[in-house]
Amino acid sequence: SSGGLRVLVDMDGVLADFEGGFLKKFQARYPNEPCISLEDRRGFWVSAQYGQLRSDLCEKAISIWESKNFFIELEPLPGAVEAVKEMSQLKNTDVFICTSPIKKFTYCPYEKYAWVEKHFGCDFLEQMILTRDKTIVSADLLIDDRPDITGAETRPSWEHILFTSCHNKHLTPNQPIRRLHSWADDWRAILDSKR
Ligand code: DGP
Repeated sequence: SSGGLRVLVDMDGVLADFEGGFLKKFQARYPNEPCISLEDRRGFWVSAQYGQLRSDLCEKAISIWESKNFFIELEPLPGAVEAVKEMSQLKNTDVFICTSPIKKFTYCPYEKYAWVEKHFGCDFLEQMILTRDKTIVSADLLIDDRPDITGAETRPSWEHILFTSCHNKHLTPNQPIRRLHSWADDWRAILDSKR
């Protein structure tokens, strides 16, 4: 449908298990280095926390998501694919996948499209928005696990719904912000509140 409620859904940490995929590949590639369990993750930037653990671990962390097949091999988060397929079939509801590619463009943008085709089908590629600035995209809702979403537009049109992740679950943001705790949580009620 078109002309109804517009929902932006983030990819890494909301649809795709970036944190789990990162930890698994970091441990496989660097078996003799320390790592940070998902339980101990704090802060959006994985490389920043690894850099605090030991300075050389920052670039080792970055090497993981800059590698071929990192993004395409991420597992969907529980219930994510089913929820977004269902959401996109609701009347008066337009769903877009809104994701920020990393700046090393060799594999990431291609693999993000391939991931969406693999899990949603090629028709869903119409719904892809790749941007480093989500504030300039207009919508009613943005479901995203990043607590601080800023950019050129200081008054974004969307309400940010914070999707709970290992790195933000202990966080109490300054401004009150609604959360979606998982895809088992009541995402329909959040959409209905904006209709
Ligand atoms: P998004 O979830 O759409 O805001 O995209 C953020 C991207 O950045 C996503 O691919 C995850 C990735 N990312 C996570 N931690 C770090 C980090 O420490 N450094 C960089 N450059 N990217 C990171």
